[in-house]
Amino acid sequence: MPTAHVDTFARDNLPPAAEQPQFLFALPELQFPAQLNCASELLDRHVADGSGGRVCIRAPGVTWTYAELQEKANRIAHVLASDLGLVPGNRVLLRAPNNPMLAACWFGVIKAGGIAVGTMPLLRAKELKAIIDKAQVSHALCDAALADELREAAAACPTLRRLRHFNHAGPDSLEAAMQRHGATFANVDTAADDTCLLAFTSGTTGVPKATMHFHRDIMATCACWPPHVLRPQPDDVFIGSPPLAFTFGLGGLLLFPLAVGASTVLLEKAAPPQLLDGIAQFGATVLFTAPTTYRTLAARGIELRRTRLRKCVSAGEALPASTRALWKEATGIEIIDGIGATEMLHIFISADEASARPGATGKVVPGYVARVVDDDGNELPPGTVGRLAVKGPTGCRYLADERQKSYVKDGWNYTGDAYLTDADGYFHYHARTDDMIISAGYNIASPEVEDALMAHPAVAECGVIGAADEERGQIVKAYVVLRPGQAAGEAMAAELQQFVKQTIAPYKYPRAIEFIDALPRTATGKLQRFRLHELHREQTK
Ligand code: 3UK
Repeated sequence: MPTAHVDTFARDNLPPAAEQPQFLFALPELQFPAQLNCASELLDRHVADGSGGRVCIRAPGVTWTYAELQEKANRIAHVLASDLGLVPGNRVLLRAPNNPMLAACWFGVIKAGGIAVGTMPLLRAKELKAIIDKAQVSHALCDAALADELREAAAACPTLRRLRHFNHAGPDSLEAAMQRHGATFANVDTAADDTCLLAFTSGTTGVPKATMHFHRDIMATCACWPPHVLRPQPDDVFIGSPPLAFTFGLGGLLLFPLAVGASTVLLEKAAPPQLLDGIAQFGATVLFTAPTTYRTLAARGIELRRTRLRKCVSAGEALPASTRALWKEATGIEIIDGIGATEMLHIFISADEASARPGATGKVVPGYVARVVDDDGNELPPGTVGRLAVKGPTGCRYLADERQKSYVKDGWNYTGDAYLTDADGYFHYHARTDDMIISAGYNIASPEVEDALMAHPAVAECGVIGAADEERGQIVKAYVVLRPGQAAGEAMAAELQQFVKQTIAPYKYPRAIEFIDALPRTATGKLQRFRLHELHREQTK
């Protein structure tokens, strides 16, 4: 397949063929042409079909039709290619809260043959720098409201040459540049297996990993779970909380609605109160959010029953049976649970409303196969907890990363989850097999929080674990050993929490801090996190 990439960085840094997962394309809807640009399929196709006048994106005070989104994306593609010297294959960092211009930028990058690199709005300069360095980012499109941390990072990043800001009115803004260009653009004729998206995930070590996704993967993910499980209609109105930088949000709030010609509501702030208002105000019918939000919003069942909401998707962490029951009771709606992963792009095990089973995530999504295996990769009988292994049309490709070997073995993707199956083929979530903390839907790696804490002068050493929590699934709990002469206590705990919030994204701060005399370590000096878990269990008995 002829690549359109002039900059071959992505192709050069793919995992070696022997380390890649096996890809499955048996379904008729997974037959892709050699040349494919996913922006043509998801966006331009609707305008060509005569649906350009249909509403595509809504936000407070904004309504864009498909034709309007296409025009903005085309102008952005021109700015990138002409003004900013982008060549196909370059990486473009995108930074904004969920809003219409972010969506337009995403498509602008894809149309121009660039590779989109999303970043979580809460990330700070240190974290942005790691992403820019890893992805060798050359261009950035950034919401003016989030300019500061990126500007600080950019100063320390020699690869990042061109930066434009949007959602502001200055003469040097992206919008001003867009007006100097035409409203049509001939999409770069990318190969189906050209990378178009680098999705970062912090994984277990805190050293960010970049997962690589092709144009074909974007279309594959739209062809599997949505039509087989979600079954959205063109008149559906999507809404939700996950950032577009998180593939859960990218799929649920941009790719899937556009794939069926529906509309999407993008909210910059999507905490439960804003989500509730948005559902009512925009007549949203399909909601994407995490289990904690369902738990909180369940208290507003009376108001929710008066809205048009009909489908509710939960992912990011395990959905407790109690939350499913609470939501059903409050709203009458059965939640569609689904496990996805950044490596897999989106959901691969799920159940629709009619086949949902409390406590189970669901069955394997058509297009994928999944099994529960022992440490040697042998399939385990129903009822036995083991490692979840999956394969399908999408799969893990880490950009230049040794950890590829642990995620992919013998062609199977290992998500790091412990699962069991039941006699009917349902998959039941058990736990993470590693030390990733998942708190309120956010992935937090213990070592990253430890790093941040240890930068404080009062901290001698520390160990961080995920402690079970009713509301958030897990919370970040830190065990801290103070330097001699430092006083433990609430004042110190508060100071350390504040300190962490200043250096890394605030959601990663330790909500619980315990002071101890020494950390449990192995003879070789390795921190024994499992002992901290034991300690925590002792304390909370
Ligand atoms: C956990 C779940 C139980 C699980 C994601 C939907 O969460 C997403 O991607 P991440 O890379 O994390 C992946 C890990 O999160 N998980 C996700 N969903 C569930 N555990 N039940 C669930 N329903 O440990 C998994 O390995 O952040 C989710 C779509 C796209 C995504 N990227």
